[in-house]
Amino acid sequence: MKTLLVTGFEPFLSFTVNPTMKIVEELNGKCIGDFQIVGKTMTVDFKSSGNQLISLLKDIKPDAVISLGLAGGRTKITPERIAINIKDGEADNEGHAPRDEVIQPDGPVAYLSTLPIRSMVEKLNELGFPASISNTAGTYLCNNVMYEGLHYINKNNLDIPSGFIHIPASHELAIQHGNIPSWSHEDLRESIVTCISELTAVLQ
Ligand code: PCA
Repeated sequence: MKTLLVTGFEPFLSFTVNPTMKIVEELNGKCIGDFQIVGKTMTVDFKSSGNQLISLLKDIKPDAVISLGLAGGRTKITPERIAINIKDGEADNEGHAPRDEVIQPDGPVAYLSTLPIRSMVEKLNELGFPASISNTAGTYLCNNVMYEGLHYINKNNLDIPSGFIHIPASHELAIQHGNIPSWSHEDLRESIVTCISELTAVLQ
């Protein structure tokens, strides 16, 4: 049995709940295909989130990593293609708002996702879930965590597929927020299970 690390994030900015947190709690300990899932929630904190992910990689030694984040306002499931070496954004949950900073001074400009993002999108669409590849993970925490994970894996020559999937708001969040499109929580979770199944298929 292989181990899949699935990470989510706590609430942040004007988003009072984060559906990714609930999904990782629900998937933690479950088996999908060949994978046993370890689900973990990370803090929205530029100074520590990269190290949080690296500690999880060291402790859990997963065979693959899928990180999840909320993209409030998006209408589809969007596996990210690329993480860039920039952090720039509104204040995180610790009040820190980096401006035009690099994530890793010695790191490359960008890393490409090593997840099967095309087949994930195709499978989601086939099952009736709107999805497309996103060509920007932004410059906030999600991009930061995707970049730090791929950088660590690359530097240590690890053979671990890793990447990031942004998801839309859940209905619960949309009601509290007031002005964003949303999906049912069940469909969000089912979409992520579908992405995990696609990953297990390519790792056979
Ligand atoms: N989404 C944010 C950070 C945490 C989250 O769930 C982002 O897209 O960067």
